[in-house]
Amino acid sequence: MANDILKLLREKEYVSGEVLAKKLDISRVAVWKQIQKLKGIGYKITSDQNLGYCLISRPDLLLPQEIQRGLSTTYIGKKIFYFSELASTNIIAKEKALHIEERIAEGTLIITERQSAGKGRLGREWFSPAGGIWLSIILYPQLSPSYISRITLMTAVAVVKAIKVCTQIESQIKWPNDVLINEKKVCGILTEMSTELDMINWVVMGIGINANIDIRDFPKDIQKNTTSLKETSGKEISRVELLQTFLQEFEKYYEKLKRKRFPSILKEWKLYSHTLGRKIRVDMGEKIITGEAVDINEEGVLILKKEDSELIKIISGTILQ
Ligand code: BT5
Repeated sequence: MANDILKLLREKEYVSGEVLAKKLDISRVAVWKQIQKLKGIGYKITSDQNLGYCLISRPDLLLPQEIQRGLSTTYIGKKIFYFSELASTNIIAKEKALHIEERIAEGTLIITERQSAGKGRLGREWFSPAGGIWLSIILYPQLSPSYISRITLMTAVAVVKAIKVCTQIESQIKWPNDVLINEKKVCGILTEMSTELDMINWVVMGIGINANIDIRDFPKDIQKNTTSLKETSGKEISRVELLQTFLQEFEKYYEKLKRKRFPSILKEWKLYSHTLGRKIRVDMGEKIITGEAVDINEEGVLILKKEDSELIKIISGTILQ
């Protein structure tokens, strides 16, 4: 009901309590109660005995109604579970995806304002204070598990595009899952999935973007290699607008991926690549390999040229600083 009232309220223009009550077929007291509820979550609404209610400002929160207002996707973000704090959005998304009896719709989002136990890859921690964008997307692609590994690269392209559109900031992709600005990490992507034989049960894409975070708020040990959009642009950015743009880009690229049009996505990935052409050290778990990153092939695999010119394919790993 509070949502319906929000849709009827006007910015900088009064709407009478009577009109609201009539349109929603509720009493004026019920309208007043819902207005109090909206105020409680941060909407600034003034009231005037004769004129009614006027929306002054919206809260700077990633509330579902704010994200969905003007969102032009078909299915990404049509259902949103919103929390002010969570351990990790990926954990909740996986719990929801596992519920086969009440299968949650494809494109459902889990969003939180902060995470107390945000996850990186390989059990690493992801620092997630208020001001960032921390979300997970639930997907059921009808692709083979080997094909879907490209989705991390695809998501990074969508992040770079969204950052550019909303802030004009140029960012680069560090293979496989980092987005950097001036060599510093601004976004990380965590892809988790469940597969069975050659089928995918679900994929959960976890995306963390350092939007409006002060660098001095990051733990000391990661400050040197970390940045935020606020830090880069020198001002707060609209998280809602960035998230909407990202979701729109994500859906567009995901549709391409589902049609196996990865080569066109890869072309764009290469334009934004921070990795190609560089001498890098890759931690592959059991060993560290050094060489020049010469290509990413159409499977999303990194091709490294060692000193002795031997070409090595790297499916997964972490590029060391
Ligand atoms: C990642 O892992 O980059 C994946 C991060 C995914 C986070 C999202 S937030 C929403 C969803 N829910 C979750 O619980 N996770 C996902 P990796 O490549 O392993 O990088 C982790 C490393 O990045 C850490 O070991 C730190 O060095 C560094 N780091 C931690 N927090 C950071 C931050 N906020 N910004 C930049 N770097 C960070």
